[in-house]
Amino acid sequence: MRATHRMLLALAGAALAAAPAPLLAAGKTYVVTMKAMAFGPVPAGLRVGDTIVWVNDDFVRHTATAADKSFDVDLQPKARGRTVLTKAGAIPFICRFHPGMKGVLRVAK
Ligand SMILES: [Cu+2]
Repeated sequence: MRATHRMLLALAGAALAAAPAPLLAAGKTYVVTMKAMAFGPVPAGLRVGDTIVWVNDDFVRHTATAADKSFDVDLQPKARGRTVLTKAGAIPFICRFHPGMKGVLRVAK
């Protein structure tokens, strides 16, 4: 093995060891339902690595679109989609078709 390869492997190992636990642990999964032209309650206690399952329980198409473009889930009626939370902070989101539909994901590290 060449020295450069050994160094890369060492760096990769260090990066894995330094990764914060939430990235390695399996996150929790939460459901947010779209119904009657509104997003249902946004779960509290979200953390990086958690998953949001968006469920469109309405009769029209909706999206869950982050203001910062970090996710954009486009759902036909009765469809569902998922977003894995990859960064901490407050992430406002809307439905692109119905801007009155909105919420904020508050994600801790
Ligand atoms: Cu909508």
